[in-house]
Amino acid sequence: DQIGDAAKKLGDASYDFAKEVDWNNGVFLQAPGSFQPLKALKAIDKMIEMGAAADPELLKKAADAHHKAIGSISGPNGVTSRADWDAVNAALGRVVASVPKQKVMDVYDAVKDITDPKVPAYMKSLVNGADAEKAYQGFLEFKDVVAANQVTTASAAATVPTGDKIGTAAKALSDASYPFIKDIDWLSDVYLKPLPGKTAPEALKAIDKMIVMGSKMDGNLLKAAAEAHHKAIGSIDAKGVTSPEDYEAVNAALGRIVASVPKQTVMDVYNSMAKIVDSSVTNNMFSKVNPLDALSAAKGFYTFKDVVEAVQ
Ligand code: CLA
Ligand code: PID
Ligand code: PID
Ligand code: PID
Ligand code: PID
Ligand code: PID
Ligand code: PID
Repeated sequence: DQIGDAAKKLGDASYDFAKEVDWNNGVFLQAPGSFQPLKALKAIDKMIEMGAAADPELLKKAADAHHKAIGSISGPNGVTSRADWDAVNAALGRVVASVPKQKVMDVYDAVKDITDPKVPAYMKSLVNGADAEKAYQGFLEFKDVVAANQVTTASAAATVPTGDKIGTAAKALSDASYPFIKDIDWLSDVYLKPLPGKTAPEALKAIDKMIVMGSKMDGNLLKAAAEAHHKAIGSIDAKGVTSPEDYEAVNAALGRIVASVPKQTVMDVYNSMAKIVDSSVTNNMFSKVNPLDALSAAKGFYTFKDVVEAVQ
């Protein structure tokens, strides 16, 4: 297709730049400017809306392309192979073309709003500037091909199951865990801190397992889960906490996407996360909430998971 061909040209223009970026740099965990959690949530919300509007099959293919690219990483900077670099660009170009232009611009504008204008120049200073310029010229040509292949209306909204066992169980889980949710400091910057003692390649292994799980999920249910998060963001209070109803809808939606993949795929995520999150992190989280509320939530979760497993 045209986007695939254009991605090869983009690769010619941008792979030198890709090789020069230090993908393992811990700086990428930081906010791209001053820390503004509510504004950042708005930007994430725009990404969620774009994801919910995208063609689920093309999202899956993009996830597969990323998984494959992780497999061909080499060198200290963590760069993928030239062929996989092109394949990721092509897959993302197709995802972008599957949503109306305005959804893409809404993400751009919201991200711009939380990005200090000095950040791009700083990023450029870490690589060969001429290669960054060449990559950007390549992107500008690529985007015209994407725009020429872009839809003008979003794909249909998801169908949300009703009256299913997971929906019923989500009510009990949410009742048991909403007090815990209200105890959590959602606006803290602790969630952007590096994991003690862990390197980027180690963290990437766990992300890879999530990508694999995402790619196996039922596309309609994943879209529904994204829509539920978007709705939940719309009802947050000043402390970032969503309404009980929207929280319940998120739990139901996530239970359903978990049930749509094999158990082992879920356990692969859990086990890889357990390798990078040591008990000091979990204990720190626990220390900041009412322990009885956390234990009630945990009890609710362990009951919920049996319902999920039964329909998995
Ligand atoms: Mg989420 C999970 C935040 C968007 C899909 N997501 C999580 C949690 C964290 C979070 C609260 C990971 C850390 C953790 O396990 O804490 N998501 C979060 C934010 C946003 C977002 C702030 C921004 C909008 N997510 C989002 C979108 C999607 C997902 C758009 C795609 C549709 N997210 C997704 C999945 C999962 C998460 C599939 C998880 O599996 C993971 C999670 O919650 O695992 C348990 C602990 C969790 C909480 C504090 C909240 C849930 C409370 C549960 C139901 C009960 C508590 C149990 C116990 C006390 C603690 C966990 C025990 C542990 C051994 C499992
Ligand atoms: C400017 C001035 C003009 C010239 C110009 C110009 C530039 C415009 C630009 C630009 C626009 C632009 C857009 C970019 C957009 C990037 C979008 C990224 C989206 C990320 C997402 C992430 C996610 C997920 C995912 C799916 C999940 C949800 C999420 C489900 C269902 C200014 C040059 C024209 C770069 C969507 C993918 C996992 C949130 O106009 O004169 O330069 O760049 O998890 O959804 O699972
Ligand atoms: C524009 C203007 C509108 C019209 C429009 C428009 C277009 C927007 C577009 C577009 C946005 C867009 C985005 C693209 C992004 C591509 C990103 C590619 C990333 C590839 C990576 C590969 C890799 C890896 C990996 C992880 C490793 C690092 C690597 C570590 C820690 C402008 C059309 C709406 C194409 C990251 C995955 C292995 C490098 O908005 O008017 O057209 O395209 O090895 O991580 O090692
Ligand atoms: C300039 C002037 C214009 C021309 C121009 C220009 C240049 C702009 C530039 C540039 C922008 C730019 C951006 C870059 C962005 C790179 C982003 C990389 C992200 C990597 C991540 C990696 C990671 C992980 C991971 C998970 C870990 C955390 C991490 C945990 C818990 C100035 C040329 C347009 C290079 C996210 C995935 C392993 C961080 O605009 O005239 O030149 O470059 O380790 O999670 O540990
Ligand atoms: C233990 C001991 C026994 C008792 C027990 C026990 C506990 C087991 C547990 C547990 C397992 C467990 C699993 C959990 C899994 C969480 C999985 C999260 C996945 C997140 C993903 C994120 C993403 C996306 C997304 C889609 C995108 C890709 C991504 C596309 C196509 C130890 C109690 C049984 C919590 C997948 C969603 C946006 C990466 O066994 O004695 O306690 O918890 O962007 O994909 O867009
Ligand atoms: C288990 C054992 C195996 C069998 C198995 C199994 C089950 C795994 C499961 C499962 C995993 C799982 C995960 C679930 C997670 C739910 C998470 C809910 C999060 C809700 C949020 C709501 C909100 C917001 C929001 C953003 C705001 C904060 C909030 C800010 C900054 C165990 C079956 C495989 C259900 C985060 C979105 C508005 C609070 O593996 O043997 O069954 O379920 O307002 O952010 O303000
Ligand atoms: C313990 C002992 C057992 C019993 C037990 C127990 C407790 C475990 C616990 C607990 C685990 C736990 C986890 C918590 C996790 C919370 C995660 C919240 C994530 C929030 C995010 C918010 C955000 C943003 C956002 C984007 C911004 C950055 C942020 C930028 C660029 C010990 C009870 C099981 C509470 C990610 C989205 C706005 C950070 O196990 O016997 O008690 O709690 O602002 O992006 O700015």
